[in-house]
Amino acid sequence: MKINTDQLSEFNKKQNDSFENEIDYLKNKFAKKGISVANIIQKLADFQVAIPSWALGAGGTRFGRFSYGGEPASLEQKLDDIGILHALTKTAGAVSLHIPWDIPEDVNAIKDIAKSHHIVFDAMNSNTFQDQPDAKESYKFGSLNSMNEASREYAVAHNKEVIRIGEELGSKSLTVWLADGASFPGQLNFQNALQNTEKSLKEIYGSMPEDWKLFIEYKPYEPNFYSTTIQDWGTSFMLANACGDRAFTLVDLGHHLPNTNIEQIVATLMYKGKLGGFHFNDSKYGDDDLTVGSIKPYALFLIFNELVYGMENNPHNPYPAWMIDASHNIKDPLEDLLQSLEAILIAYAQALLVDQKALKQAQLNNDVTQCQEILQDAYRTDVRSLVKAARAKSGAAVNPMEAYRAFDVRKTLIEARGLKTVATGL
Ligand SMILES: [Mn+2]
Repeated sequence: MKINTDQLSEFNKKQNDSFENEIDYLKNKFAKKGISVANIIQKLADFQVAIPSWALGAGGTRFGRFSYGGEPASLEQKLDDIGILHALTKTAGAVSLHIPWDIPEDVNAIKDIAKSHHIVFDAMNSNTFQDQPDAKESYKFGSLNSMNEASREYAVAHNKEVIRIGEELGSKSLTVWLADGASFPGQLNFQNALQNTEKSLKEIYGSMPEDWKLFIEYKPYEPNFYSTTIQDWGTSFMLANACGDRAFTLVDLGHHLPNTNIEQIVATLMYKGKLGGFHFNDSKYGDDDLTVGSIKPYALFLIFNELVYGMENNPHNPYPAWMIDASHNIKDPLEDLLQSLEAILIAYAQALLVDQKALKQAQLNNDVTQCQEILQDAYRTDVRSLVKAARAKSGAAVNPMEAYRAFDVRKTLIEARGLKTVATGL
C-alpha cells in the first residue's frame, strides 16, 4: 500500500483546518520576544526520526504476545510500513535495522524499495542478547564482556558483519546495546567484565570505516537483575572515550532508574561533545517502551530544552541520530508510532519557543520564579498548529492520525497480509 501526494492534498483540503489563525496569534506573541515562528516551523518540517524495524509489529512481553493483524512479515513489508508513516508525516524518513532479524537477501532490491519511499538507512543495530538457532557460541553468560574468549570473539565478529551489511546499505553508524551482566552477586568479576567489554568495543571500533560512528547504549537492569556491565551514561562515556573520537554515548529514555534527571545527562554529554544517539519512548516504572509523551510530557519537554540548547551551543557535538525505540503490545503499531512522532514534534516545538535570552537574564538575576515562568510559558503553549503548519509545508497530512484512519490503512494491510501475521522482533 502506498499513499500518494494527491490523496494527501485532497484529504488536507477537506479538513478545512483553521490552524493558520492560530499561527498568526503565535507569530505575534513570540515576535515580541524575538522568536521567529516561521523558523520554528521550518525546523519542525526538517526534523527526521528513524523508525526501528522491530517497532512495526505488535510487541510482546515475557508473558505473551498478541498479534495485531497485517503485521509486516518481511524486510520489504517493514519498509513499506515506514513508507506509509513517512508519507503521512514526512518525519519518518529513516529506518534503523536490526541484524539478524533484518538481513537483506537482495541488497539492491531493498535499497530500491527504501529509495521509492524516500527512506535512508540510519544506525545499524547488532544483537548479542539472544542466541540464534545456528549459533556456534552462546551469549547466555555474556557477549562482549564474556569470560569465555570464544563467545567474545563470536560477538565481535557478529558486530563486524553488521557493519559490513550496513556499508552495503549506506548506513554510517552502529549502535551497540549489550544485555551483558549478572543476575546474582558473585557471578561476575566486575573489573574483568568491564575490561573485556572495553577490549571488544575497541576491536569493533577499529574495524569501522573512517566515516562511521559507534553509539554505545546503556541500561541499568534487565534482562540481568543484579548488575549490567554498561549500566549508566558514565560507563558508556568512559568506554566511548576509550574507543576514540567517533564513539559516542546513546541515551535511551527508558534506560534509567525512576526519577533520573535525564535532561542533565543530555546537557553533560553535549557539553563534552559525546551525545551521539537518542532513543525516544516513555515509561512509568522501568524500560516500559510506552508511546513517547504518554506518561511524562513535561520531562520530555525539559529534555528537548537541553537538546535544543546543545544543538545551538555545542557545535563539537554531532547532530544526534534520533530513533523511536518503543514497543506496542496492544495498540496498532503504526498508530502508536504516529502518536510518538506527534509527541516528539510537540516537545521539540515547545523547546524551540523557550525565550533563551530572557532565561539567561533571569538565571543571572537568580530570579528562580521567573526562570520557571519562562520554561512553563513555552511548555503551556499549544503548539499543535505549528506542527500542522510544518506538515502542510512538507506535503504531509495535516492530521496524520485522521488520514491514517480515513484511508483504512490497517484494514488494507490485513486484507493484503492476513490477520495472523507475526513480525520478527521482540
Ligand atoms: Mn534503545
